[in-house]
Amino acid sequence: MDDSVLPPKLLSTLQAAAELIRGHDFIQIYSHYDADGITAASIAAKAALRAGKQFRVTIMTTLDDANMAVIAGTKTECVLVTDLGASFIPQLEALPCDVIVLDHHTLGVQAQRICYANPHLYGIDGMNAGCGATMAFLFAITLDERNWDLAPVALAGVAGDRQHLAGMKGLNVFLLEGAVQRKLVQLLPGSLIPVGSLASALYMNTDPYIRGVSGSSDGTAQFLAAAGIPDNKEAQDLSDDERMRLSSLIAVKLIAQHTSQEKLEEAARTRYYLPAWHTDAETLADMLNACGRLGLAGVGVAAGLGDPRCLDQARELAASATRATMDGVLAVDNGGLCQLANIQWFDSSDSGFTGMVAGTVMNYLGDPAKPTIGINCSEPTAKVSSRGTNAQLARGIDLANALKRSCDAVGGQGGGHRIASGGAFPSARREEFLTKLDSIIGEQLAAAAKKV
Ligand SMILES: [Mn+2]
Repeated sequence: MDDSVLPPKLLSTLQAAAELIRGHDFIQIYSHYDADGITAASIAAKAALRAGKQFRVTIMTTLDDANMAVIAGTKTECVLVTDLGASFIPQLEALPCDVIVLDHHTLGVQAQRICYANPHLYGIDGMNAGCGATMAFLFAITLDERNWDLAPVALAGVAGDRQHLAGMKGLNVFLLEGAVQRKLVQLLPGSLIPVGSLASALYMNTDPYIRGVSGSSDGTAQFLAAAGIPDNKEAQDLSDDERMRLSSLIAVKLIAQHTSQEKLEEAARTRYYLPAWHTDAETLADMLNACGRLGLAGVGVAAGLGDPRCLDQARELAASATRATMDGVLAVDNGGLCQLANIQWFDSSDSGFTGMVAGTVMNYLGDPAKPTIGINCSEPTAKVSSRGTNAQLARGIDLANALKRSCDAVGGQGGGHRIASGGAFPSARREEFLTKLDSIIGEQLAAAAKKV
């Protein structure tokens, strides 16, 4: 596919969707609670507003039967669903009103009556080449060219769904190229050196997590002194020499922590600076994610619409989430990681942010051969998160399957992706769960080894 041209089938669906919107005065928008869903809702709301429409945004943690009943029970003439809906197309088709669905999750069925756009319908991978915000953005510019200025918000959605990690693909290329042409985004070349004031950026950064530096003000000061760099320096003011020295020192530290080549390259990925937002797409996504996680998705949607007070609040929520994650990672680094035969695990009952901590531990601290498991037992029902690596998948590990089976075995439920999954089970059965999971991973490795 030529990434600079949109598929004709997608364009005709978006044009039909724009016509539907023009025919109504009030639009009921439903979206998902993560950064991608929040940005998709903000883009759709802004487009509706500019078209002279009133709207209401309702954010959901998931679309299930209960929430589908909420949608069916809400009287309205026009429903717009973003970053959700793919698995509920038949139910959405049955609604007695005009319906538009802009999703990117794996395709359930094709729609007959309603307007349904999804990258998977045009042979484009919705996992990495177009997210909910991308779809909402393409709809917005179809409705009105002026909406191109919403491209930075869409890029934050792409970053929120981590679709930018290995470079932009598919529909995201169309979005990025148009945004670059209009000077709505600046590409910052990849570097291991964090953006902003060096002392504070190194201190409060878990990606990459540099042992002895991240989360330690003394460690950060010593590290910068060893590199011969004044600690009040901004990353963008480094000389070529200083830049080279600092990034080499960071790389040496990370390699000593067994960070893989793949992860080093990912950590030094291109960043997308959004001049109108005075920050980059990933940071904006972190802010909106923090709102969603804390049940303040409305603040996130308003921030995505550009409300300055909500942006401030989102920034503070993200900062406290980063601090909590850092505390959790430091606790694991200070002897909190327990080794079993085939997995490594930590207790996150005190810190929370289990998934975020597990990701950092897997990439920068743990044994690279074993999946990392975090368990929060602070409530009667424990929450578990697991993270693996591509190298582990290649050796036969499948965390979606392993978490589903091990949670099932102790009266809980789990699932997700092969490389990252989660679940819940009764806290009292933690030891039993760990034994079961360890043996399932062992079986997966043995079965794959036999095949070779
Ligand atoms: Mn999404």
